[in-house]
Amino acid sequence: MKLSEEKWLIKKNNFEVSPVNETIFTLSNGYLGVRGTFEDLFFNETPGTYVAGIFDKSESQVKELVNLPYFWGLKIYLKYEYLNPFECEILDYKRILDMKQGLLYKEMRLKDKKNRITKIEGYRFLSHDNRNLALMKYKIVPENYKDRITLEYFIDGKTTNSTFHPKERVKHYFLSNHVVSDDYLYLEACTRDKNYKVGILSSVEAENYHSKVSRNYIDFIAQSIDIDPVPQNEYTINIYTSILDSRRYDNLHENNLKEIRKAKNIGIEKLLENHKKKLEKRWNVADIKIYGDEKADKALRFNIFSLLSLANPDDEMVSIGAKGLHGEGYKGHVFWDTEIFMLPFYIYEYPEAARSFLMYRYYTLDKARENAKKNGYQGAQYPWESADTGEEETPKWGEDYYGNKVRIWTGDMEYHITADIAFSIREYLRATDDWEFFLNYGAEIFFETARFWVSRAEYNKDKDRYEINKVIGPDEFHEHVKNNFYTNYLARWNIKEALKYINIIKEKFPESYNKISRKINLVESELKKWKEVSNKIFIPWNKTTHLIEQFEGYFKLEDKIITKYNEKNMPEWPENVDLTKLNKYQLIKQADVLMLMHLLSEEFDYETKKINFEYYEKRTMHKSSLSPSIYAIMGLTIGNHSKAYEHFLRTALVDLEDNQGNTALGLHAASAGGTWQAAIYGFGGMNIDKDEKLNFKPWLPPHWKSMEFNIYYKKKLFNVKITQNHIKINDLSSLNDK
Ligand code: IFM
Repeated sequence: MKLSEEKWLIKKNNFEVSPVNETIFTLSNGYLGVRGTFEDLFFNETPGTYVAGIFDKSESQVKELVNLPYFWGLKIYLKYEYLNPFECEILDYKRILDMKQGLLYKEMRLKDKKNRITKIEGYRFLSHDNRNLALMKYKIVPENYKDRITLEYFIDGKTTNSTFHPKERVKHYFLSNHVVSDDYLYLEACTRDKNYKVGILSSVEAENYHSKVSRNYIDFIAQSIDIDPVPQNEYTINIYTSILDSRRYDNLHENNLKEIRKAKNIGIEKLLENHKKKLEKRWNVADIKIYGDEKADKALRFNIFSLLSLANPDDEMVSIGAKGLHGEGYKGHVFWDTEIFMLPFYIYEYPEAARSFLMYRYYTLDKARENAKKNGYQGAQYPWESADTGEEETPKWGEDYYGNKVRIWTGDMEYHITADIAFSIREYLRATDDWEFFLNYGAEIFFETARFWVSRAEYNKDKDRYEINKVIGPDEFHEHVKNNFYTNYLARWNIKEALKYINIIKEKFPESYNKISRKINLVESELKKWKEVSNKIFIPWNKTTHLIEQFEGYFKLEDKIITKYNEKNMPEWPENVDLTKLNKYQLIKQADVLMLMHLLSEEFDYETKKINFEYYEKRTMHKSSLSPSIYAIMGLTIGNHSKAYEHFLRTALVDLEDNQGNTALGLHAASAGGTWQAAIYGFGGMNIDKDEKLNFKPWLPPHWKSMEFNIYYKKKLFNVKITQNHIKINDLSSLNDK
């Protein structure tokens, strides 16, 4: 197998069970995600097989992305003795994620206790050309023996969610069908609440084998292939798997079989070529090249690879969970992470994918309406955590830093997501000019979210102002707060922009306006109230000092400053902080005031950004991976380059170096998006001015020779090359078919 050049490879050379490596080596194509466990499936590994949008609750607290049967099982036996790598001498070992080819490669030479040496080499991938296909190929070479080799391929239907957490472990499916034949194995899982079915069909291709046996062990099906080998000969096994689910497809068994027959006719090598071509097309647009900093260059590429792996523009029913399709952290739920952190990447690098993620919010708009109504408001209130239907899925209970049971308030109070979604629709429209989307879908969301804020704001008669109280802003250390700057500012923005778009649509697209206003019953008299609320929403900002109070009363809290950093350069808790009472301190979890200054950068002057950066940076614990990227961007904006670079590495390496300590639970997908933003908005200095012109004001670290990237803007593709003294922008549209 020819691997790509070094800059495309993530390598691990130590043979070990590592849940962090399982996440890093996860393969995904937007429909499927399979964690990077070994084919043997060792007992202490955490397998994960997920299909986007397949959730189930059963006895868990909230719905979870279902951990489905594991279908990449392969064990090797020599004379019917399991060739257990942990009992062998490892002569050679490497596992490599080849990001350019989108595959996971493995090479191993094992010497067992009887001195038999076996070489195993091959790869697996989830096709980006046909998202229902998973392919695996291994070559086995018996170097010095002719004992019978048995290759046992299996699909394991015993998997559960939270495998190693005895209080949270849940089996979310039962097996509704098995078919076991010489030709193929078929296992069908059926979720317990909604009866979503997922059919998995695999067919094994092998040459020069002696015999083949397929077995049904009820919760585990397998095919064993005996080979009587000639030493030094190479024995190849190809495994074709097709996965279909009943949310999207009918006749799972028959259709899977058709897929596999087609795939086997095409052959694994050609399927790999087709997959690579599709991925290459995306890389040709989305790759960012940093010359002069190999570490940053590769880390950035890993983040882009992860984002490309999570997109599926053909599927409008799903969005990206906070941990991607890479693990069970946050139960596979969708947060503001998608719209505020990841979406910019898709808008500028893969606009079709951006549109489909926004369509998920349209698809769940009715549930957001119900949610608002249930809570006593109007319009649409998006849930803080969302799964398959768009209902609120935030768990009510969790654990604090000491493992004590605590009430989780985010689902009740982290309202800002509703404005975040409106914000992302404006970002998408401005960059793509996709008025078809806006007029048919986006505007409806925009107006319904504005309507929500108008009903959510409370009138304070004494102060003649509207307030938004009992909220949690982006910083989740502080709950039940009054007038969070971020929330109030973005709520006002949401209403004002909605009013602006109402005028634009009325004037330019009167038919669409009539259609939307009739559909959502929007009348002129209502708009008066919108204007009043947006003019009188209280924004806690005393412009004379520049320093913005995160929420009313924040400056009165006990002040603690961060002075120490751990070996991964992450902040350490200042002394004498009671981690059960974080509400008491000015320490914050993640960017909040600074977050808003990043989103609406043009509304804040340099002085204000600088003063707030310097104040909040010393008080931000970065306990959320969503934080460092924002400090990288804002650091560059105010000219604090060294801090900015430090924050950039924190976000870019969050998973590769596991600097939050929880990569085992899945990818930090928002941080991946934030890394892209730090590169493009930060070092590239990209911004859009009020005339909607694209501008670049780059700054590169002194050791960076140059940086190069492409950007879609208003349906054109531009190439941007930045060196220490120059910037060159080329219009590539004629070279591209989009
Ligand atoms: O959305 C984030 C939030 O901002 C911080 N806690 C984790 C969530 C999921 O990533």
